[in-house]
Amino acid sequence: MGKRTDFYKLDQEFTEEERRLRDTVRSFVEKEYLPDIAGHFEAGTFPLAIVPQLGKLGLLGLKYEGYGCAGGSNVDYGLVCQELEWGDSGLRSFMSVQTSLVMHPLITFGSEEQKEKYLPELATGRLIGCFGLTEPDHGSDPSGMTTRAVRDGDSYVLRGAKMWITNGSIADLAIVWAKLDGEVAGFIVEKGRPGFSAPETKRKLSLRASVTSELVFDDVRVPAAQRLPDANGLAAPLSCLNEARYGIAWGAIGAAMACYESALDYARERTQFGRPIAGFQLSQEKLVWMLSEITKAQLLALRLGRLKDAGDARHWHVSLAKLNNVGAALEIARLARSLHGASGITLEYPPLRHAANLESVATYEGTHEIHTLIVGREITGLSAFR
Ligand code: TGC
Ligand code: FAD
Repeated sequence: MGKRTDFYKLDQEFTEEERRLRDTVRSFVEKEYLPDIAGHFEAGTFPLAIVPQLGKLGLLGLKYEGYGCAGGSNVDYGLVCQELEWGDSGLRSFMSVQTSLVMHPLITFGSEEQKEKYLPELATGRLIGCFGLTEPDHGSDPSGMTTRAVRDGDSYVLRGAKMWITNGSIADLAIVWAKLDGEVAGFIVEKGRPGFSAPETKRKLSLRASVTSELVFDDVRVPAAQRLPDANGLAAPLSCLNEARYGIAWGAIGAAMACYESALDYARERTQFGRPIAGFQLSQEKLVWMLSEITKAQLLALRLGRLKDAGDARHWHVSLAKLNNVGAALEIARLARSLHGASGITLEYPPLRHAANLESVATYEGTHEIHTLIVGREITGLSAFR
């Protein structure tokens, strides 16, 4: 198993159990996922065969208790995100959507029957879920959503469309957010319902090893029992985003570490002007900047994780970590690519694949600008949104 970047000996801050979990996921990603990722990225495919393995390792719904979930902590979940994204953002995306955006709303807003029906199957990976909030005309501002639900006897009828939905075409069920009498409500829509389709979004240059889709609801009738009974208002889907954004703050560190580690190895080996390029002052400046950003991001994520486990993390704390760590990872990926020279533009090395992915990671779950404004609103007391 490869050694990872840990300049400030943060290993000492993790419990033995946390380290064991991290190392298990680390070796799984190296052995079972990494050998095929370049091929999947090139082909634009998600390796579906990995899903039951994620389930077997207890990584789907890891941080929840009961219903077949492993009952881990937020720090455990963060470490898993870091290790999966060291492989590729597409792998972390799959797991975080399933865990934070599908299982989390079921746990938090679902009825007992809904939990018993879906959670154990989602935990093993026998069922795959997706989360539909974004619409073609409403991304950063989901409050404007136009997807509608109308009550009709024992059913709700859904009309509208969602866009850019991770796992959409491979999902057995979608958690769909729609306005019901003017207020946001959540629905579980199973695959195969008449009027429901999920065409895959093609020609992506980013997150190519992840499925992204549209969700189309053409008067889709869902039984009333498929509404999430405790989800009332926009705060419900936004609270799910906190969970996924938290994981992204850790995941981005994994991507950054993969880029830095590859750049360091390459720069030590590659010679120009008769000496290793790592010996040039300008290369060292790049490497040291990357290391210092990774170290700060690691400290930020760990502190946030401990705050979250203590119940003290607020959504603006999560925003700061998401925007900082993803922003740093993106810059690190680009610098790492530059250290690889022309070789860096191929799939033989990870930086450009990660850089391309991180463009999506910086956009989804709230863009860099939106998180800046969330923190800005908290510290000034003034909203820049409206
Ligand atoms: P605002 O007035 O701020 O809030 C409405 C209500 O929600 C509450 N709230 C939150 N609650 C929990 N967690 C949060 N993060 C919350 N943010 C706000 C708020 O207190 C209020 O509650 P109440 O009870 O008073 O009604 O709403 P706003 O319309 O002004 O919007 C604020 C804004 C811009 C921050 C929000 O709309 C936002 O976060 N926009 C970004 C949208 C976004 O992140 N979309 C992500 C879609 S999912 C996705 O990208 C998955 S990618 C997955 C993958 O592949 O990994
Ligand atoms: P817009 O909101 O149109 O923003 C365009 C630009 O304007 C951005 O730079 C933005 O920062 C800027 N901007 C907007 N408002 C402001 C402001 N007030 N001040 C300053 N700048 C502003 N969504 C889901 O619901 N589920 C998913 O599973 C999902 N998966 C995704 C997977 C991928 C690969 C991608 C790329 C996206 C995914 N999304 C998903 C959608 C994602 O959440 C949205 O793309 C994101 O919220 C931004 O919305 P938008 O793309 O419509 O951009």
